[in-house]
Amino acid sequence: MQSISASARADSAAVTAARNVVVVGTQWGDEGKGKVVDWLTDHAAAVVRFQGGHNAGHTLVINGKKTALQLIPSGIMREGVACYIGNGVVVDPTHLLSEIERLEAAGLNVRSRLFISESCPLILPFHVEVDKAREALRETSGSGKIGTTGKGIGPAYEDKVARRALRVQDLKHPERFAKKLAELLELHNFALSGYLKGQALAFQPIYDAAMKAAEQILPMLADVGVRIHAHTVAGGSVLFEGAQGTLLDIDHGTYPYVTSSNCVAGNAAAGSGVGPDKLHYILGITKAYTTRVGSGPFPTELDWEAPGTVGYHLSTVGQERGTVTGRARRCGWLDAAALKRSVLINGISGICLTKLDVLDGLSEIKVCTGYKLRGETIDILPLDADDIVACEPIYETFPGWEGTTFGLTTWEQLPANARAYLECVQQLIGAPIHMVSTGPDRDHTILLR
Ligand code: 2SA
Ligand code: MG
Repeated sequence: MQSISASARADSAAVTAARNVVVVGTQWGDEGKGKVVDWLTDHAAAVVRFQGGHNAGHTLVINGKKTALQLIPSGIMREGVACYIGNGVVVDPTHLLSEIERLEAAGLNVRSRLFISESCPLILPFHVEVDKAREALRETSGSGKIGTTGKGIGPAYEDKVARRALRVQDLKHPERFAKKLAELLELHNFALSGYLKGQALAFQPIYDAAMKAAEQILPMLADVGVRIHAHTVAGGSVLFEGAQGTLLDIDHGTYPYVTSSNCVAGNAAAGSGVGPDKLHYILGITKAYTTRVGSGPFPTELDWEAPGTVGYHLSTVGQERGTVTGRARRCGWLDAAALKRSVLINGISGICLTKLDVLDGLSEIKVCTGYKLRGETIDILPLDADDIVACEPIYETFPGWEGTTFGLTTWEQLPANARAYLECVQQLIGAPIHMVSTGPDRDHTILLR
């Protein structure tokens, strides 16, 4: 592993020179992917979403103005960039249109640049009801809520895997849509009968809303995989924008406290319809500390509610609230043992460490390097959520730094202790740090190359 010295930086695989870049969260989401994707979009012809849905909340700050995107790729903020919603994304048609309208009201040109795969499964109103009913049931049964965003994401993916989903392509065929909708509605109303207490969801309003949305959505349909392929043939670079994070991945995350899609880099290919040979550089986004929204094990979690504590500092200075739901995010120290697994699963080429400035003012900074698990010492996050609950973190402590790192743009400007911290973090997680984000604005970025 190279250190971040001037010569190593000159040699490092430069993220901006890589043709196609996959941006993934390496923690439990909210690592600051939106900002980084927006920053990289300067060099991109296209931005692609490949998984998740409007449970994502990607916050961008451009010229001091904040915009939150949920379903539409972050590239929409830059004129001339094509934006794709790949087959791996679950699409709520009503939400999609309201997000488009919100962006149009802000003066953006959306419809001529947004392309949607016809293979995307649809999120329909009964998915939202099933999501809420399941959470309510888990709470009363004592198994504990997942803490979902309540957007119907999990139930929509369930229908996809069960091979009964309505897809965007069904909007082209009203009769086929009606037949499939009636069958699906019957199934869900039956399952929900106890929860809905006689208030079964009616066919007609769901059908009418979908058909109304179809008029506006159909002109945006495209063969997404073929188009992305064409960008790469023409020499344009494509950015794949991951949502949520590796530890929320349906297979590799802290199951069952996960989302219902694969958030890892490998899914950028399957979820957009291109071959894995088109993924040239994997950029892992890592927050300088850890947050998690929703339930589930979190070994390095601190008390983040009591004023005066480090956790409270992270929560307040880091403004850690869910973009979509407004929920407070749980906060804790950086977990290098968890990141080590993320680095392996994603095949990370380089890391962008974000929100370094939030650590300004702390007298000491801890990093989890492994755990004590039932008397044994381990150096990587276990796979079983019950084991993760039983993990006691082992910490290495670093001195904090004087002054502020906010908005810094070069490595040399960073305080020596901040540089030493970054050098150690990359050794611990097993991947080089290629970028550091020192504030929410596009320009608050240090490129180590
Ligand atoms: P779901 O709704 O089925 O995907 O929820 C399952 C779990 O996945 C978590 N999840 C998220 N975690 C962090 N950020 C997400 N997006 C929003 C944001 C969340 C918000 O950017 O802030 O506003 O609350 C996101 N989406 C899903 C979720 O908390 C569950 O743990
Ligand atoms: Mg977010």
